[in-house]
Amino acid sequence: MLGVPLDLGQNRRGVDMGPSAIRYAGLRERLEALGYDVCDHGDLTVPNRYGHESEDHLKHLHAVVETNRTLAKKMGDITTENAIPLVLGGDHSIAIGSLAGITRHYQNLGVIWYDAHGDLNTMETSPSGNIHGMPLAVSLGLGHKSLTAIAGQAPAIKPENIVIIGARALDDAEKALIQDYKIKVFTMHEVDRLGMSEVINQTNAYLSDCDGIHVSLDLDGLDPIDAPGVGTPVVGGLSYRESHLAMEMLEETGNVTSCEFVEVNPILDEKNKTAEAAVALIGSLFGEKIR
Ligand code: EXY
Ligand code: MN
Ligand code: MN
Repeated sequence: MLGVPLDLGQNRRGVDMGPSAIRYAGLRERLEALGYDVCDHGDLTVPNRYGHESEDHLKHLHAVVETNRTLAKKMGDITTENAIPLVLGGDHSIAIGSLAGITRHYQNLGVIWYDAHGDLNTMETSPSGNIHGMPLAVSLGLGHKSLTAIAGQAPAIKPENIVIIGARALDDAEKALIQDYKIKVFTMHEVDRLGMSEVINQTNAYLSDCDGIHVSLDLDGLDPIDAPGVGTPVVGGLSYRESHLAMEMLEETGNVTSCEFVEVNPILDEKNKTAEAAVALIGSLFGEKIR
């Protein structure tokens, strides 16, 4: 596991404390109880909030780039055949670096983006200038050169290898991009209609050609009732139980090769509820069973 206490991809303070809150909620013990040999790489050093210029409607661009470059290198180094990298955020802009690093080891990595949002904006389309609303676009090679270049020459991931689950707050430009790139999305509408079990069955079938699967779980994918400690909550989200089922079913395939859990903000949380939800979901994704 590796913590990335970055909060510069968005405006609200506190998400830099996410890795601590998740560790405090008992992550290591939970994984060790499942029989894993846990290696905690600690927290990446990230620049502090002050003195960072924004550029081209991209807030704290240089600091976000610097952090993600370091993260990509670290992820490239710790991604090995026998380890399952688990990244603890921090805001979702850290997916830029984690995917850039992990994909150095894969030809055809699948990505499950569990999120209320599409995170498919670029500096031209972003309503906020917050880079945490852009990491999926960046990983497709879209956006400011200094962000897309972190993955190297080619984009980190292919549009046909992405499944978004839980979307309910998409900007117009994100909807257009989803259509243009034919990205598979299970919005809340499809989750409601099909049920999570069928959504995950279809997700597994859709990504069956991939040589690995990365789960990028934004806690705001969950309903704010179950995960109140996030900076951009959206009502009408995935329940705690649906999310457990999703993690359990993904674990059963044995295909998940890396993951990240992001956007836990302890300052906005209720008694560490969101961090505890994150740890419980990580438990399921790593094989914890009720029985
Ligand atoms: N779409 C909005 C924006 O780009 O500003 C909100 C993005 C929130 C992103 C959170 C992390 O998932
Ligand atoms: Mn997100
Ligand atoms: Mn989100």
